[in-house]
Amino acid sequence: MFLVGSSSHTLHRLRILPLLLLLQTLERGLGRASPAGAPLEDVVIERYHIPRACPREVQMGDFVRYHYNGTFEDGKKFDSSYDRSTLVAIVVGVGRLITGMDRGLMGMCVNERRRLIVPPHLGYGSIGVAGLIPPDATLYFDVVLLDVWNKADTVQSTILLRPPYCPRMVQNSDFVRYHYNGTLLDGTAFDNSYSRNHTYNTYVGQGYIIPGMDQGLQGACIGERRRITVPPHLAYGENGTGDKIPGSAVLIFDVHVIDFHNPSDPVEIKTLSRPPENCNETSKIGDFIRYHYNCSLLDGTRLFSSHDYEAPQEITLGANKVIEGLDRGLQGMCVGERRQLIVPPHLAHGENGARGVPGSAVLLFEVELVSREDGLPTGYLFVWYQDPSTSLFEDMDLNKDGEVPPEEFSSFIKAQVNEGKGRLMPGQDPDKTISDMFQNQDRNQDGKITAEELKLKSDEDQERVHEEL
Ligand SMILES: [Ca+2]
Ligand SMILES: [Ca+2]
Repeated sequence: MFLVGSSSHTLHRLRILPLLLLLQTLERGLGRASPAGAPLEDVVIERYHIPRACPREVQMGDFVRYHYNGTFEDGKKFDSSYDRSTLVAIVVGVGRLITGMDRGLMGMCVNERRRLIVPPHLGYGSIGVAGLIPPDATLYFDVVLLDVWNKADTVQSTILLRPPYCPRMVQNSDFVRYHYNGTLLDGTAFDNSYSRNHTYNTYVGQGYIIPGMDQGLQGACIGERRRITVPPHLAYGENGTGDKIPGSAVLIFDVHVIDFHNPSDPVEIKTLSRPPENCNETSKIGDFIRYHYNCSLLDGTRLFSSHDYEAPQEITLGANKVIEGLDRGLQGMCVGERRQLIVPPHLAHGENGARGVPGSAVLLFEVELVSREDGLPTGYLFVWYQDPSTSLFEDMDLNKDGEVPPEEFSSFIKAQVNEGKGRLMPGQDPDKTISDMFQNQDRNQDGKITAEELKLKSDEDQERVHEEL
């Protein structure tokens, strides 16, 4: 008849065992399996299912949620929470339940199943309940516990996996991207981010999320997995929310932190290696540079790489050609230097992300500066190192016919470059640049430049300044 769970807790076991012996004796002697002839002094607890994990047992003053079936000795049902499809949600051990139930729930684990035999004096006594429970009735309850917490509970954070490298932990006002799996204490799933295939993104400690999560995410590392157990007064309270989170429910969030940053974060720059010789000049705004890069998310997801292409990436620094964080991180580098850059989203692709980049994602770059050239001032295609010749047109007009066609112009400019007298805008095919220069000078677009048409840009700019004045 009665079974005592193998891992039954000693207090109950000690109390139950003598009773069991007594009952077995009665059974043999009287030939029936009923305690009716022997008035019970205390509630009999039969723990017929004890879950393997029991991080917490019910104590006096705890708030519990449970289902039960109530029957008489003959098996006739007198009450059931299942019939009402509502769990009992109540504080236990403080006299709000019949004493037999108050005592019988003590020490219970979530998902444990118990049978309680409650003698009349711990139930409804010699009066009973009119129309429901006769006088002096022994009551049998089959109970399953689904939730337990206490109003003194705080948020519990248990680290399940912490990455070995954790240079920084989540603190107030950080913006965190994480995945989570949400369950009730009894294991019922209520929500998760994985099914949406999208991280949950939020500021922490600012009241955007339930207080329990605001607290529970503090101190987490990037890549960390932690279990955050939130009592209802720090979650959705007595009313719950939606159809998945009942009132007064403890919530468990198994969280995987993908990345986090703070809106005040700059680009984080770490030099990985530098060429052994000193470099006199480092990259600066306006420079034309070539660089290699690998770009990934902080969880290691690879996004882009210049090594997928034949040549390194080329940009003019400060020209808005790449995300701001990368532009900043590429400044001040020696040729040959390698750096790691951690770029927060406000200096990358922002809240919306970009193709292949999730919104609000922190990016990790490894960059190597391959080459660096001084750039030209904005709008210039060619600059002289010194003052140009005073007889510029005559020098260009190689056959002295008073006209400079594209061929003469191109030969002349290339000769200046070769002789080290000037240089063309870097990062563009020289022939294209020279062709653009020719178009600029051939004011009437007749395919040749005359002495009247030829003007230096610096002179032009001067004239324009005068006009404005
Ligand atoms: Ca000519
Ligand atoms: Ca012309």
